[in-house]
Amino acid sequence: MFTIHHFESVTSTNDLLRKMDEAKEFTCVVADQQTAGRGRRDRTWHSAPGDGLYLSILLLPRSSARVPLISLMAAVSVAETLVERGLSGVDIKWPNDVLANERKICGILTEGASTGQSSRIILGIGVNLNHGVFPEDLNLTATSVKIETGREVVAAEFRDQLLERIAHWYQIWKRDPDLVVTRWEQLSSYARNRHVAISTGDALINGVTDGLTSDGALRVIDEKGDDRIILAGEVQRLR
Ligand code: BT5
Repeated sequence: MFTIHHFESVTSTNDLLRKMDEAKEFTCVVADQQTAGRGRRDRTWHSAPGDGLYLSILLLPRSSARVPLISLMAAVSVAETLVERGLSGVDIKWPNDVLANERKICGILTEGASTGQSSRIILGIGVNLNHGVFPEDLNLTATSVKIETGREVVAAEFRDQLLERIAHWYQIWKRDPDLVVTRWEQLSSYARNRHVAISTGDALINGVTDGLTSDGALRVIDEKGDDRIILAGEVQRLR
């Protein structure tokens, strides 16, 4: 199903895939190293050579309905792969940071455009596999499969296991997207009854989480008891 293009070093797998004009759906760019790996809002994704999985997949869904759920279905796929690998304490922080024992092990950057009915989505996923140490600024917040399990991971094996999960969940997303929402809510301790502070850029909302909307937005009951729907923002747990 996937056509894999493997590179030793790239700037960013998302950027390289975006330039591949003729690429077909399920084209997958993988690199051993990124020199300019990106997070959201131009943040940096630490992409140490050989230690992580850095990959981007082209998805061309025929409908643009419920496209925001694609990032969430990717987080579900990564979380399930990590659980299959024997990690404990796997969690998803809304919208799509995958955590192990409260430290970030995977980040997801979905980019693309919807034109009329169809969409061109670049799904970028970075997973920390064999990192032993992180740069100082990430030391307390990041982890890797090796740190969590004590075992080295063969990146190509992890990649294939993850791609199998993504293929599975992408089909489910097309057929019955509500199942993605349900599965995300099962895997995430942030889904319900979690006291959080959310910064949305122009506001700071304190409240308690109350599940997801059908499009994957986070429902929060704020301090005044009002229902809020968060489309984008940074979530911090309060207790
Ligand atoms: C993300 O952004 O978490 C999305 C990261 C996506 C990376 C993949 S790798 C393949 C593809 N090609 C790319 O260029 N990108 C994608 P965000 O939610 O904005 O989080 C970024 C923040 O996570 C940074 O500001 C750091 O605090 C932290 N961080 C950076 N590198 C990390 C790492 N390797 N492990 C854990 N945390 C990290």
